[in-house]
Amino acid sequence: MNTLFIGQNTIRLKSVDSTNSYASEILRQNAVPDGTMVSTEEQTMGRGQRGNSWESEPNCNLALSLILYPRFLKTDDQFLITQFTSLAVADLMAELLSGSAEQVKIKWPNDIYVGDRKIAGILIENFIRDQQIHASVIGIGINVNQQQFRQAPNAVSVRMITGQESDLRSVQERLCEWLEPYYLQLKAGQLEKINANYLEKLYRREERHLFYAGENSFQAAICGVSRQGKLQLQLDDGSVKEFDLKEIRFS
Ligand code: BT5
Repeated sequence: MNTLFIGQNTIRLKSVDSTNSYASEILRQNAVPDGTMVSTEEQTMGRGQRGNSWESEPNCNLALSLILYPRFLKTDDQFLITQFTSLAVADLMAELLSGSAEQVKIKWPNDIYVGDRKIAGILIENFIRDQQIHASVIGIGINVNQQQFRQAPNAVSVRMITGQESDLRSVQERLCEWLEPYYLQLKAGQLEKINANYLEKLYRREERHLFYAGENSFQAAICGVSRQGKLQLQLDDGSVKEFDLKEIRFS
């Protein structure tokens, strides 16, 4: 694998409740090298955002967590971790789905979509100490060879699109090879470049669609994302409003 540090230390598990929980636990207990990856064949209690669950059939998909120490980042800039990870996963998907590469989009904040279906999800858990980012656990689930989803009707996998089975080990290595240059961009302070690239790949950007906020529904167009990662929507009266994940739903 062609990386300097991402995935060079990989812990491969047969079965675990959640690779993010496992990674957080080893971080608490030991000194873990930067770029350590925890992957598993079976994940019994995969987690999504805010108590959601993540479905993954054993030996079919990637379920892994990457441990990084982005201590150079201000806590205010945490959203850049979401951004660089989403870009790497989106590029990997475009590579695997070369025929439908232009349909691969990042659905704010960090789902990877092909057309209107979700092919990968990301769960980032940052450890803050003394108002600094101490460590980041980046959980990534990618639907590779699974052909049917029980709990997630909107899910799609690489195999469902291409009809071909992929070698999980190679996909995992390519993921590391996509992640590392984006992380190095972040480390080099190329924040604007990352942000611009993220906005360019954003699902439904600058298209008028229906959104739900609490009891209300309204038409709006995504016009940007704030530094804190809030979604910026332009309403029909021309005003721009910001929403966080809890406040807004896509139609
Ligand atoms: C996510 O949450 O999309 C983050 C998923 C992160 C999973 C990885 S796997 C390795 C690591 N260890 C963990 O425990 N987690 C991470 P969220 O945006 O909340 O989306 C979750 C929702 O997506 C669920 O409520 C379902 O509706 C749907 N879903 C569940 N499994 C799915 C799948 N395999 N493909 C597509 N959608 C799915």
